[in-house]
Amino acid sequence: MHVPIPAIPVLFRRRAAGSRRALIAAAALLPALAVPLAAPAAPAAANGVVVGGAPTTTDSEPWVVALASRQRFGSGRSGQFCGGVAVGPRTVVTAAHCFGQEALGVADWRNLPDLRVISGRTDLSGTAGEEVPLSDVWVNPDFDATTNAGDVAVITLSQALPDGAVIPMAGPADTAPYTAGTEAQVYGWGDTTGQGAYPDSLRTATVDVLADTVCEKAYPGDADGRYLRASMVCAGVTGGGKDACQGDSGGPLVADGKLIGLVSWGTGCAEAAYPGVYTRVSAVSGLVAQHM
Ligand code: 4AZ
Repeated sequence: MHVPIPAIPVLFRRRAAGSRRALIAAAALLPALAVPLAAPAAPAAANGVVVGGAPTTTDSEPWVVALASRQRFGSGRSGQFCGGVAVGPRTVVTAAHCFGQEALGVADWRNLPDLRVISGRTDLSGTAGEEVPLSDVWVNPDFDATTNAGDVAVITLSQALPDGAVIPMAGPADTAPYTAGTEAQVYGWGDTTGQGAYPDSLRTATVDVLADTVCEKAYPGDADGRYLRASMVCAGVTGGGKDACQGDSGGPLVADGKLIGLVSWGTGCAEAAYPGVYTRVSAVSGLVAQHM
């Protein structure tokens, strides 16, 4: 048996240092730590994905995948700890921070031999779909773990995904989906309450892309972090209640049929004043293409 999870996920240490959270899949750490899934009373607005969402399936969104390691994160939910997105038959994009030592517990992903990309498994308590080993991972060397800028990694799979379903990435010319007010969908198996309630089944929530000026005001660079418009996009809804949360990291934000963001970070989940922050895919799609 492999060495179990550290007693205190680093995510929490980070959070204690400031309320800003790095988007890590600490979600996945929690179940393995036997945090009850029956969480304390949820905020009134929180009941979904992702918070404030609704069920969906990998049949309808086959490019949504899970990153998983049972050794590290426990077997109950297939070991899920982050999301990912298939952008090529053998290429999955996710967040760089999903490959950090804080998340994996090892400096190199190769030292977590049961690391898999799970495709086609809406319900993580089941065995549907495929668990595909990784053959290579490119973690953006310019990822800045302090600001979370450049939060992207590219996984090359050891075999093609079964159905080959992929979603196109937004490129530099795709400015329309980043316009404030654009509706976008976020997908994931992350915390549905902000209090450690991890669902078995995939969820989605619809959020609005927000203006860079709004994101910059929410995250001006204090303890809550700094929003950087060149490399990030933020999304939320008026009044809060819908958002990505722990465990959704690396998963997709989709608008106009394109991948526009990867779940990256934020303060809390679904709070009105703190939108979710995503890696701006149009800023990194060229880099991704070089590594696929
Ligand atoms: C996390 O810790 C996380 N509300 C992901 C997304 C957001 C916050 C935290 C955005 O994985």
